[in-house]
Amino acid sequence: MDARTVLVLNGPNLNLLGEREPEVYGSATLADVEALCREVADGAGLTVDFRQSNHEGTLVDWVQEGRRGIAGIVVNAAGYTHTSVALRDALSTCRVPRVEVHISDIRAREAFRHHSYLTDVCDHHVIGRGVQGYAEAITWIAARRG
Ligand code: CA2
Repeated sequence: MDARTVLVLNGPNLNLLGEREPEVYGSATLADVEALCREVADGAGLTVDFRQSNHEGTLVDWVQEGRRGIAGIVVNAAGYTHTSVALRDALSTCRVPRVEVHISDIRAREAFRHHSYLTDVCDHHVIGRGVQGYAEAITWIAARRG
């Protein structure tokens, strides 16, 4: 990773995107999301390091890897959004722009999804815009670089 890298992190079960619950998450697969991110980043002169894990500690390790010296971090922590103080603490140590993304509108869903531990340690939020939200997040990071 270098100063032009956007680290895109995806949390648990997002590897199943496109396989179930299309009414909530749409029909795009995570591979489609990765291709979209690469296309948008490429157009902005950036590169994407796209990762997914079902494990909280792995996500924490990856946030730490990207905490300085890259263009920014885009994070859809999935279920850990609503539970993980560890991920919040890792993001709070970052010196790079952080964007929280959710495909669905977590504010309009079950009450347990309304709170995010990550919101106030991220610099920007794209919520409920479908997978296009990832593109918006990368565009925001690119614009912020100037
Ligand atoms: O809307 C989002 O992007 C979420 O982060 C997705 C998480 C959910 O726990 C958050 O509240 C909101 C769930 C990701 C699981 O992805 C699935 C994909 C296909 C089928 C079922 C789940």
